[in-house]
Amino acid sequence: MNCIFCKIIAGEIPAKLLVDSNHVVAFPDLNPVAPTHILILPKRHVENAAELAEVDPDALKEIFKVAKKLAGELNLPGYRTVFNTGEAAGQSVFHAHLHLLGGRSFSWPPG
Ligand code: DGP
Repeated sequence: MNCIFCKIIAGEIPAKLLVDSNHVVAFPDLNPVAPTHILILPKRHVENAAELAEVDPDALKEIFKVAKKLAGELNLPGYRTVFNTGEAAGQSVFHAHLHLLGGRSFSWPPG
């Protein structure tokens, strides 16, 4: 399968792993849009968050626990978590991943 994130998980593409548990990894986004921009994702290849919720809800839960833990370690006073689903919503890598964003203020509605 030609999936960039599967290649990172397999160690074929380098990334600084901040978390590497049995089911979840986290690493900084290559193109950060905030001072803190970390991707948190399941090792298992699924296309998006809804699919992950169906096939492995425990991994989805762990992803949000990791987000909270990293935000705490980084002393973020607040943070934004985003799962883009589908090209129309800005998804470019079709391996489910949570964006953890922090270190600046965020506007609403998002762009
Ligand atoms: P999305 O557009 O929601 O599918 O987010 C995909 C993110 O993945 C995007 O912000 C850039 C990031 N990204 C793409 N390729 C790589 C890579 O090889 N390494 C890292 N660290 N991030 C990547």
